[in-house]
Amino acid sequence: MVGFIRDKSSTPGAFAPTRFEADIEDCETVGTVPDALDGAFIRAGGEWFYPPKFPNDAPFSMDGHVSAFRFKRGRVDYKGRWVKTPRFLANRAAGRQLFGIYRNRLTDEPQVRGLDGTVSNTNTLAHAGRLFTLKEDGLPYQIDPDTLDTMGPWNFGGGYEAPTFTAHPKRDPETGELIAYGYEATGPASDDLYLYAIDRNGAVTREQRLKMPYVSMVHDIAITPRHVVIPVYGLVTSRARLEAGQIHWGWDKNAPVLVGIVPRDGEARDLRWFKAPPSAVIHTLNARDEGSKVILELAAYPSNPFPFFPNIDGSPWDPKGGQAFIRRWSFDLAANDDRGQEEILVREPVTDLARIDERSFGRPYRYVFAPYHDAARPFDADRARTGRPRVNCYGRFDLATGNTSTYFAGETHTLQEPCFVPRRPDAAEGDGYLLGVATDFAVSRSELVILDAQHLDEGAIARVILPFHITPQVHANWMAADELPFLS
Ligand code: V55
Ligand code: FE
Repeated sequence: MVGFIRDKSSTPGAFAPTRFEADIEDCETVGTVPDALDGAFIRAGGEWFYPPKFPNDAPFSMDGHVSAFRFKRGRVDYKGRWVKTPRFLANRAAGRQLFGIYRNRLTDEPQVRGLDGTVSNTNTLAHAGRLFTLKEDGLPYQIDPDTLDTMGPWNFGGGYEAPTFTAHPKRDPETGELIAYGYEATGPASDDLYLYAIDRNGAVTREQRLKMPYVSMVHDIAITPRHVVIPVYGLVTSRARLEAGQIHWGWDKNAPVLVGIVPRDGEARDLRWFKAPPSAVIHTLNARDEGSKVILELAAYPSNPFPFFPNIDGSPWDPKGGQAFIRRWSFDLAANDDRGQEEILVREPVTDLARIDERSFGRPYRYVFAPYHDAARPFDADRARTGRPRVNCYGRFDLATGNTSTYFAGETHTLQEPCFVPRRPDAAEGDGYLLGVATDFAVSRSELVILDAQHLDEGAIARVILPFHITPQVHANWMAADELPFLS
């Protein structure tokens, strides 16, 4: 068999794939880990176990890896496992990458074209006592919360009929209902989106089969108590694109940004489309009903944020596309006008890996927790062993006052997406902890930082320190002990 070695220059130090699975009992900690934190911070992300077949492939196809920081009585255990999808197992059996470019199954080797090709690397979800990893091109993969073993795909007992499931379902904090959907629901490059309501016991209670205005990446939605809000934007695909062997998405700067609004208890024919300013949406923050209006808030990018999804007009990628601004879009269901109104809420560029206190989903709220890059902070390129400064701050943006409070991770550090954890179930909005992973390039080690969400500028309350750099993360969530049947 032919072996392989990676080009070390492309993945130095803290960016090199680790390739291992890990268990660390009772991690080293600095400071006092709050006893009140009983549950787990569970991350999804990945790395290339084997290198991609195509050098221009998107990192979004990296092999899924799920990891958990399990908190109990002030101690923290770490565990990391590959998501053992059919794709991962087939590659490992072959000893190389069999799958082609991002979400173009026509570029796979013929022997794997019939296999489930998801890498399940994007988000984690706890619902109805089950833990899942998610990726929008496949079904949820159920994961054992104690061992992180992969149990297999789950279609909610058959009630969920789409072959795909978003990485960003939304839970209604009042009813516990989960709003989920799959796009490209009748096959690659199809314009069908199936929208579902799943009750707190995991049963599918409603389905709406919706038509999209064109085929785009429907990565995220937002909910209000009455509506589902569905943005579509210029990351586009087509059968022709896939047949030409191209990567799934290309950026079409002329594609209109359209926001679909459908009543949660209505019919597919009640879906209405509104126009929004030119932008790339990717993630939402929140939405709410205000009289006849639906308000959507989000950190949207000015244009294509992803250098690995090429502009379809052949123009080079513009780095300005990667700077998001927190905005408010208002759509009036009663007005005879399909144009949304935009207000920029924060002029400081952030990333869209931004979080809110999710007990406020669908309701008025005040705080946004967003990672961002502050170029004014010190950056030690020599010790960091990378010339490229990265996201180095978490900001708490107060939408009521315009004030920002900031945690700076350090001059050789980079931050991944955080998650807000309420101090107590009945604590006020934003009263609690912000948890997120920092990697120190200088020593190639990662740590989970625990911050007081109301006092980010006071620095970490505690840090859980790993003896290695952790796998890259996409999204992570806090799962309280009463949400999952943890054995220990
Ligand atoms: C995103 C991430 C994905 C993906 C599609 O950030 C969209 C957006 C990690 O994979 O497949
Ligand atoms: Fe996402």
